[in-house]
Amino acid sequence: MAKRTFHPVNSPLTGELTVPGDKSISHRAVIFGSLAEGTTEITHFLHGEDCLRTIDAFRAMGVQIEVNEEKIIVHGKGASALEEPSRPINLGNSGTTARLLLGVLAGLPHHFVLYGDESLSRRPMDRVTVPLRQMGAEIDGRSDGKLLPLAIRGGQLQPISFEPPVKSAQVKSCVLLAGLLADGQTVITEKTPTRNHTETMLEGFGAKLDIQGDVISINGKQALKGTNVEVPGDISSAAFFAAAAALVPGSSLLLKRVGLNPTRTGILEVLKNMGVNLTILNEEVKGGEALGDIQIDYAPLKGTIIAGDLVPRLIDELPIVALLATQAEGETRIRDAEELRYKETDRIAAVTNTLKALGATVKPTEDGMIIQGKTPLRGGNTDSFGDHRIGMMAAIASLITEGEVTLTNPDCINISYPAFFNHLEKVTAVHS
Ligand code: SPQ
Repeated sequence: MAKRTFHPVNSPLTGELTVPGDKSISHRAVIFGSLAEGTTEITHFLHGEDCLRTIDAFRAMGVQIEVNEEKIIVHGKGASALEEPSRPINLGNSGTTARLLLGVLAGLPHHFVLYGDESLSRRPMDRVTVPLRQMGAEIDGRSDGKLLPLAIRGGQLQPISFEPPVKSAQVKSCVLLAGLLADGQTVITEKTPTRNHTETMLEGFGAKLDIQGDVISINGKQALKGTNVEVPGDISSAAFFAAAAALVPGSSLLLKRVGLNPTRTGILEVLKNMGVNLTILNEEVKGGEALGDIQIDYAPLKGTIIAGDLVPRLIDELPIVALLATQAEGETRIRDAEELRYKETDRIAAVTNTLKALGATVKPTEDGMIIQGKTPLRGGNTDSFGDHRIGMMAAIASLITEGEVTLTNPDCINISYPAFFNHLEKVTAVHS
């Protein structure tokens, strides 16, 4: 297994970075572009492994998709033109591809077989197969359709009224996509708001949604029209460098054109609560998505509490927040984050094991963790557990450890941030 060694830095991080395109928005742009009639051009697309899986899935269904470094061009012919693939679809590591795609396939009169890597094959799929079966899709698979591989035969769907049993944008999006292809009106009641890129983009592609408080209604059989999408920088990727600046005394970093959709900006609130100096500049809205530059300046950190509705607004940033908490004065508590256990790895276990190996005082709980700061970190051996966010957290931790940090399986960062190690080198002159 590949390994990579990192050395602590002895000077502040400075400069500016443009982080790669948002993963959630990149997936959705390909999905909606493929369902739409006409051409969709996507700029600042994330060329990460997960989003390439989504492209591969729609190519397997006959969609012509041109992939260039600076632009993706999707030649959509409408949902009814999607063909039955001649091969099983490999979803790799991507939970978003799996769950959103199932929503689309449920509404198509074909047979599909889906499989993923070891990690994805452990992640729960019943959260989407249960409502899709209720709508009329035939789904068969391991553990009665709870786990990949799955076979699905879609077709005529009935609309449903649905309240997701878990706080998940993927579940909401899956049912919205199936609802778009169903006959009649599908209604989703979402008690805890989650990222709303699907709703925003549906409107951008010309669909009508009715959103009243926590109730979202969509009429089926609406035609989508191809459009252009400029993907903002991924706030979940930016969070690693925001944290790096917050950890290394004297640092000052400018993170450019980062997505600032309020359903994703929980991390900025937490950074401010912890004492970080943070300023938003050049804010604008493009295609319904807010974006702007984030200026981060080092300041001493203090502990905080993260719970309730805030959690889905920063769920993917919790590993890096846990690292910050080890350097904050006092206690940090993370609660209501049981969903962390169902990610690429059990992130409650992976974060606590990694930080403990580096000398931190962290206690896992059922639905989160309790971190005592401020604790000096030492070097050591860490493992990404095949999870890009755990790998990047360990690499950022190495900036402030007393010795070097070795990371096993570092390449999984390619899932969401292929340029991560280059960017790390760019902002840390002496880092290797
Ligand atoms: O796609 P995947 O593997 O599920 O990716 C993750 C990540 O860390 O990148 C989660 F592991 O992001 C999810 C996120 O946690 C992406 C996502 C989306 O695009 O809709 C929503 C969140 O998942 P969920 O289960 O809360 O809906």
